[in-house]
Amino acid sequence: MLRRMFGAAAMAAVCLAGVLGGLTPAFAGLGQPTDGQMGLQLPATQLMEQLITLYDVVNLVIIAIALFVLFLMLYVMYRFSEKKNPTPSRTTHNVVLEVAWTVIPILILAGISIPSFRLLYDQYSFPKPDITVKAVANAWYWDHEYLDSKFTVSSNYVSDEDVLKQKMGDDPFAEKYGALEGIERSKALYQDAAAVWAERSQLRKLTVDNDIALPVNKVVHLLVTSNDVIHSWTIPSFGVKMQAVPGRTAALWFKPDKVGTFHGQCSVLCGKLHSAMPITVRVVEQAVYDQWVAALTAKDRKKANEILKADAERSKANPAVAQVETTQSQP
Ligand SMILES: [Cu+2]
Repeated sequence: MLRRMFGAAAMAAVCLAGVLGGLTPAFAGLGQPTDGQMGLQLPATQLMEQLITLYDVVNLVIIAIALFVLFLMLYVMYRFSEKKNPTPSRTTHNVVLEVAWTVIPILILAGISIPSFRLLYDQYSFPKPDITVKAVANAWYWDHEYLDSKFTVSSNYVSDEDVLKQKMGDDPFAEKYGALEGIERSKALYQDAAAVWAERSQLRKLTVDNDIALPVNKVVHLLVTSNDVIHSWTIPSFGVKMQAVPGRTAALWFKPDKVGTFHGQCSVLCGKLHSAMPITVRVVEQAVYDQWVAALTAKDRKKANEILKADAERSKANPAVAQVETTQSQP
């Protein structure tokens, strides 16, 4: 009986492993969310790969336990119903069973804790940094101070209004939307901006005016702090998330191993424009990064943005990276 129950749970777990293993890559995006996404975003660092493995393993354990308990309950309802079992037994204790239902969960938790602590250890084992960046949160934008090169990149949210104004010009914009107010105005802007976002191949709500760049395959130390309230810096595909607390500096590290555009956003509710604090990291080849740094060191922000834009166009033409870029137009 017991063996049969374990058999059923194991079978279900194997089937689900197949389903999850097959579906995750199809639905998840690299560096960005996608429509109908299941699971986590695709990994661009070793840490995120470990994180996804742990997530899948723990999910399978949860599903197996849930199915096992469900099966037991259904079995008890059927086997010990009044009809099937008119004279109930008077047994109140069973030593073997009681020890088993104490020890088995302990073993399961201890088993899960091993990969979990290993990952935690890796997240806090900082390798020697190639680049150190300090992310400073402000209501409602991010400053990224490049400590080695001594410049700061401020990333501001780009709204529906911004893209429409850029497309139409300020006066025609005021003429068309000036009379609208509140939800009416937001609705009109949202509807009309959809085409502009698609045209720009940018993600609504996840686009900033100045992306930050990082070189591929280099260890980045990111210091995180805040100027006002608590915010949180995260890039899901890097597998990192850190609270930005005023008066404190926290640190995290990652080593991106894929080039591309990686989106994240402030991930702790910080106030009314919490949703207007996206983060965009462009992971580029070292040569492109050097040019970008040179432009910013010379205080030429326009040129720096052009370098990143040209690099994005180039990767569109390159099939190896095109996969990352072509999904950009999705909202
Ligand atoms: Cu915030």
